[in-house]
Amino acid sequence: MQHPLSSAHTPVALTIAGSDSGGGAGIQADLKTFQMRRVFGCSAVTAVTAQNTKGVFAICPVPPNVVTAQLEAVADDFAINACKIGMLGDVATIDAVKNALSRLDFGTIVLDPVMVAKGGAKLLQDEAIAALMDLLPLVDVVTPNLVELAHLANVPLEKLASDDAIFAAADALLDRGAKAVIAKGGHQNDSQSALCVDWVVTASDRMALSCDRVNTKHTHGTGCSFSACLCAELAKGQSLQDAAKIAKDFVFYGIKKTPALGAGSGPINHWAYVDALGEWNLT
Ligand code: PXL
Repeated sequence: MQHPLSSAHTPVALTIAGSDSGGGAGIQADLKTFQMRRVFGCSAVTAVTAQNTKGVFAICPVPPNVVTAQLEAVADDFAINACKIGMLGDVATIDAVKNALSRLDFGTIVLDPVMVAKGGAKLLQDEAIAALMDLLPLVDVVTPNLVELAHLANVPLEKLASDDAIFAAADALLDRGAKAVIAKGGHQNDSQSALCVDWVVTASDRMALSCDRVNTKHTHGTGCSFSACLCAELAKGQSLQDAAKIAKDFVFYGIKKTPALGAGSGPINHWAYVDALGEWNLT
């Protein structure tokens, strides 16, 4: 008998992102997430970071021609259903990715506009924000947290204090060519709110998704894992709204069941969602 989860068609997802030696964020989080969602994962590494739960100690960009070579290699050999873009770092890398996206088929494109690591280390040069905005016409979904949304839409963070203000900032990204925006409110660790709200915005639809806030410092890799899970679900053909719900639950259980590794902000648990749902139980 065929296992209910087996399929003649194996969805393929690509992550274009930085390597996190600590294994909680970046390429490592993305590939773990793809695997847990039963999607075959390929990768193009944009930068190598030396880090653990305590901080980022070194960043080495991969030369743009090597980023391009990785993208050409995977596009030449795989039918890629969806792709997520994480840490890009600088304008030269953004330009290499933009060029590849315009001539190669990577399926549905998710852009996580990574700017800083949890501990505050800069993962994107300030002058690269404008170049990131120029990527939007090539992108299906962009997934900023509220700090990133404020930078991209060029509004003060403190103005993003109501649903209407957040929808207006998201609309500014739609105007620049993105087809959908998922604004993530959960990073506000100082928030007194008992809920974490995300806003899913397209030209024709606005939806707020909320879940209980989990109070923990172990949230390393939440943004990467969210966009990777979204990408995996889109690779399988889920709707944007259903993919967003699954990605939110994936991160919620990941934070709730954190393995609490390391002395700093530890990684989320990438298998907690599948465990909680019993998705892989064979009986
Ligand atoms: O969370 C964003 C992020 C993205 N990419 C890499 C990272 C981090 C955070 O630490 O290390 C490589």
